[in-house]
Amino acid sequence: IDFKTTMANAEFPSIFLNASGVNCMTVTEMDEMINAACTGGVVTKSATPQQREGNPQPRYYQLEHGSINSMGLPNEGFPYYLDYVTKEHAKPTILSVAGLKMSDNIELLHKIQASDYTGLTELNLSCPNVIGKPQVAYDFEETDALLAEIFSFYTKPLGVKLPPYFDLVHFDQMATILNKYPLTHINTVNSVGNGLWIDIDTEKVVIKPKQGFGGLGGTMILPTALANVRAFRQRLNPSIKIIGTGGVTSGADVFMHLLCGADMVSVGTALLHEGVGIFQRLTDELTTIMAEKGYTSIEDFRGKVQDF
Ligand code: RRO
Repeated sequence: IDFKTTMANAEFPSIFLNASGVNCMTVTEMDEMINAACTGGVVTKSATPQQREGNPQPRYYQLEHGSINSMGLPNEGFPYYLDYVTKEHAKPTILSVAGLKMSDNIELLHKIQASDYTGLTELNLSCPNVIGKPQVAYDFEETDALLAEIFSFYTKPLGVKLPPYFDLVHFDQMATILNKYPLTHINTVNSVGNGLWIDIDTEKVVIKPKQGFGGLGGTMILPTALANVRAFRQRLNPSIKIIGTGGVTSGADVFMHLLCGADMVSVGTALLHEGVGIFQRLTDELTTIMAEKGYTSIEDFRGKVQDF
């Protein structure tokens, strides 16, 4: 089965990507994603203008059904990632960027616009872990104003990484805003912000930053991720593609994301635990499910989830 897919000017050999933040901090990790079997390419760690150490450790904790993190945007800095994606690679790259303030976002996109990079960029509007900063995409007016300013000068392929929404009216409101702009894609969802976990022996929270509050990922967020993929697919212009992210650990999970309308699927928590070998396993499991159902192409079922 052919899992090739295109987004803007990029031809991905497979539908699978890493979720930004996992296996993409360094050149070694990004190269590993590109060279691994069955990956479509690599998404960089969200880059800030300057290198950052991130929040104090421990800042990631594995839960029984997922993960909690408050990394706080540790990254090598924008020039490092721009340099990486501007080089030739065997598979496409997506440059993820995240300003710590609005003027950062504008400045980063001006730099990409002025650079030699012609590939995809994804603006992260949904980091839940910057101390004292709200997730931009939970402020609809702010998001609209930011995108209006960006598209007054930006002409390269651009998508946005969104937080999960939990109210159907919020899907309506955000989709109405996104549909005004020539976005290549949305990536939904980022981690479910500000969950909390406690070790009952020590009676302490399990990560140090923010008194233990952190973004949830993994199996526990799969239903939220599926809802966000489907809700946006029902509302967005067909020209805006969807990267489904959240809770994928099996081919069945991938199949559900695709039924909801995902064009590509990315893997975070499960990639961290299993390593890049997971993409061969997911491909094999998805292929088996499709064969059992007599599907020969993703287009046979993409977005075709049926109501009860
Ligand atoms: O670095 C982080 O703490 C982080 C980011 Br930027 C993000 O977008 N999502 C997340 O779960 N963690």
